[in-house]
Amino acid sequence: QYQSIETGVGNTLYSGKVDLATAHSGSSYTLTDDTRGGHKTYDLDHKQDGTGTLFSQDNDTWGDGKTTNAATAGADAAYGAQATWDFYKDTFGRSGIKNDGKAAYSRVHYGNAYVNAFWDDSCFCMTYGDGTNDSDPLTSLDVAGHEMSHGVTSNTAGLEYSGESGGLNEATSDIMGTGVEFAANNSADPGDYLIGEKIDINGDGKPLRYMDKPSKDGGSADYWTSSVGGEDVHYSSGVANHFFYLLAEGSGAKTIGGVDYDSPTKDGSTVTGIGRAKALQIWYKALTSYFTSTTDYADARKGTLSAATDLYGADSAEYKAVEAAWTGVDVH
Ligand code: ASN
Ligand code: ZN
Ligand code: CA
Repeated sequence: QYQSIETGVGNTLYSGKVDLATAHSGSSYTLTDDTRGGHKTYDLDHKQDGTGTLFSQDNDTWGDGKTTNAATAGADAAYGAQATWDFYKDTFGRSGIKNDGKAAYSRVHYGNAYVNAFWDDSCFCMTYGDGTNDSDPLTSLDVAGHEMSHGVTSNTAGLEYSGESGGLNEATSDIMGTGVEFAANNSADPGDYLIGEKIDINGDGKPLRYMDKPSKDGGSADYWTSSVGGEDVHYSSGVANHFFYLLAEGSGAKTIGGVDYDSPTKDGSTVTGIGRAKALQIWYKALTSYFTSTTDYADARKGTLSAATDLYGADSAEYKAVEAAWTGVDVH
């Protein structure tokens, strides 16, 4: 039966009222996005295996902005997939996680009170838990962008998920997830250099991670040390998140979109930022052209400098800013 592409309404939990690309056939609408590689959003209904049930209903308004409606998390997940697809396409010309024009799929309501979300290469799919008490689903824009970016990393540099390469893998997801959030330009969830500020994962209203000064989370590394590769990848990522913030925005105090940041450097040096757009281009070029499965922090410095040379020239201000930002986090 012929399926038409529609524009539905998503009443999300975190991103307000949004347009969702949907499909219509006969008397039913589904969360199927044929404008972005055929992405589909499924309801696991608290199961932990299987694909789940494709969100399907007789009208094109999804969720009511409350967690009591199962389709609300579906709307957030579908919106996150759209925003992530659009970010990679518009920013880098990348068509999907594998750059082959094909979408992944997403599953929501995984398990019970499951406080995580994860990408899985084997199903080529994205999964979201509902958070503490099933009341804080992990479906915010930056989390969606973070998790799906693990798929991009797997299909490009292939950074191993341990040691320093694991920290670089995690940081790539935070950097690109933040890129997704800024690019979406959603007034209910505007871009920031915080990770997970919407999902209240610690129950104290604070973000999960901070890119300007990663140690604000109580565990992440602000600067490289010889032991950083022995830390959890979500902590060793701090060095690269901090590098990215310094490269994009520069050192010192700054208010961006109403959020106050204050980014230090190890040696007290001043870094002048080159802007987020250029910083993203340098990171993506390094990820896709220079990083490998075993890239460590010293290699990442070299790879991003090669990327800056390719994009802006070896004598450019951008190249010098990459040097200064790595020096600021003690990577030489
Ligand atoms: N949310 C986690 C992450 O992306 C899932 C995991 O442990 N890999 O880092
Ligand atoms: Zn991750
Ligand atoms: Ca954020």
